[in-house]
Amino acid sequence: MKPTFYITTPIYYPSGKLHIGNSYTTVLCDTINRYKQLRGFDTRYLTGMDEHGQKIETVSKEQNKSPQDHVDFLASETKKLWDLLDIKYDDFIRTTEPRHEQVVEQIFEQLLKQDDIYLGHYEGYYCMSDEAFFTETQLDEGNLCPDCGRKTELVKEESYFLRLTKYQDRLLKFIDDNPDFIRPVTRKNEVVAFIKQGLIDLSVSRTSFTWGVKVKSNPKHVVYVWIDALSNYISALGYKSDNTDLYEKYWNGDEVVHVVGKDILRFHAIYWPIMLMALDIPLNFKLYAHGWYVMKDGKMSKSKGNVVYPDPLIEKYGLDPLRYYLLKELPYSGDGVFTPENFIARINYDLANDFGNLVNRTISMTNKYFDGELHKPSQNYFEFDKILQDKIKDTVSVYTTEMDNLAVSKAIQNLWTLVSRTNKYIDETCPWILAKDDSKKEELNSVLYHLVESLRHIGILLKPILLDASKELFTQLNIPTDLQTWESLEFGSIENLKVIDKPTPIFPRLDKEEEEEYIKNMISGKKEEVIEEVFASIEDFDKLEFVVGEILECKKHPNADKLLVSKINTKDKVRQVVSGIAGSYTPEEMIGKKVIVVKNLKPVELRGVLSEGMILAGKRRKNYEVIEVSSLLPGDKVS
Ligand code: ME8
Repeated sequence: MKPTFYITTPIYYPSGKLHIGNSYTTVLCDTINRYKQLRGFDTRYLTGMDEHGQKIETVSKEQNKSPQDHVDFLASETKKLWDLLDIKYDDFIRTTEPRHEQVVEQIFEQLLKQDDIYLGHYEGYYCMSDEAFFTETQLDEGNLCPDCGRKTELVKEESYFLRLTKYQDRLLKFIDDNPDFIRPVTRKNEVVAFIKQGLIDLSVSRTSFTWGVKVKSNPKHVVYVWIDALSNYISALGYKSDNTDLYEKYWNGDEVVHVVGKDILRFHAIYWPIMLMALDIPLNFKLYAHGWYVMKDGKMSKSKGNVVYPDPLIEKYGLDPLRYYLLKELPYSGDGVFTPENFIARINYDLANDFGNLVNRTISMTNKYFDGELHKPSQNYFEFDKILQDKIKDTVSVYTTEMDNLAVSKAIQNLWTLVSRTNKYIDETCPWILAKDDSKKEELNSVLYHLVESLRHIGILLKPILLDASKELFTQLNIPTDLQTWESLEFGSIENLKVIDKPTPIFPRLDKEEEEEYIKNMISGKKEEVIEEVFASIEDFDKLEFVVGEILECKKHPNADKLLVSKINTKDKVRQVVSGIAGSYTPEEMIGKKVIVVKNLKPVELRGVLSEGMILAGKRRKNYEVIEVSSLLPGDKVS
């Protein structure tokens, strides 16, 4: 049976558009999850939304919306972003779902019955933004929140309390006995120091608002949002439900990892383990708390106008460069600074130059010297061969250790030392000189074989990181699927191969000044970014005329690679339509299709060619799929 692996992100507050910082955890977990799949684990990846609490109640009131409508909209926006980032999660839990609420209700009642939760009075300060309680001594001057610097409110309410004090010593012992429980070690030290100061029982209910899970036995109280939120990690597995199979399999399985940002460490390293101890649930998870992406002028914030969002970066540069940047530039412990200069430098130096050129040179030389065909050499010819082979082996081993340790940035850094080493091997062996001597054919074949084998290893290790580029690399080298697996990571696995005739650059080099400028403008242009649902009225919709059209002719646009020019019969006439779908369809494939055309769009010239309408198509990442109909005829109305 395969070992199991369960990984979770924090569940996000539906507080607006997610930026690169809070998208980071989701990309990181996706990468680790894909790595575990590559290693043959039976994996489960959970993410979701934290939809209760005072802040959400207040914000939705301000927007004249019900809290449920508000969170429904933001949950769908968040899912769209994860699709754009190609996040392969297995479950998306929302704390407003009945499957979750009933678990929170039961957990609370059980703890109450056991006397791990008791009724008392709370007097202290509450930060609505962080949904966290503080004592007066913990606050910054002016009663400001010590975590986010916002104003706190004095709260005096009847409240239930969780007995943290009862479990304090047991938790300290657990942390001591399990040195890997909290990573990195600096975060563990912070937690231990905090506990040693002495815990106080935690207020776990509120009475001053209603948007939350009601305490079943005393419904004027709603459960504190963090008790509610933390329970998602087991409610999503069916804990205390009719079907606990997933819970048994993954929670009680081989590995459970919670990945969180440094600001929510305390909740996961103290409250959550104590909840689990009180519930008598095995404490078998590991916690990794990462640092933050910040800007040169400090934290990303809407008021400063320095927030970087993932969507426009993906739109302009593609997904792989963003994933690469995010995963590599945040150190294992500590924060990382996002700068446009560094973003473009990583694409140009690491991806286009070091990696992309290596692929290009390898394929071009293989074609030039051997018509694209190579075979496994029978021996080593140069001292550099063994050095490169050892480096490949060593890279796989370091990569494995770092990835197992969740240190993805270190794994990538190390992988790039193999990219550089392989480039250096070309300079050491000088294939262009070997090519001049007919008696050195075997040596030359061996050199190119070494390059391909190194790239094949790099491609396999890149699979969880660069999703498109790793596929593209295997396509260009023509590597069969059984040699793209973790099990095939052994030098010399290829017997014979034929690479494609002409390499296409996987990462084109960018114009430094132009692109840095573009990103800077993009960031500063987003000052007032708020997302609100935009509604179209039926009158708006009625303005557009949709009809069925049959494509009679189609050709490439003379001045633009991405455009196709179609002649379409829409019954009233044959109209010419220019569409940006050349990346997904050849002109021949379009001919004969019956598609849906927006007939009354104002005619425009696109790169010098008249376009009288638009073809409807769906888009998934870079791929378009035109919407086709079968039994309808040209001119039929679509509404
Ligand atoms: O805290 N860089 O949700 P949240 C890196 N609902 N990570 C960042 C970041 C940055 N600039 N800014 C935010 C919550 N994050 C709770 C979690 S879990 C049971 C409940 C990270 O939407 C932050 O550290 O405020 C946190 O891990 C995550 O985004 C979600 O933050």
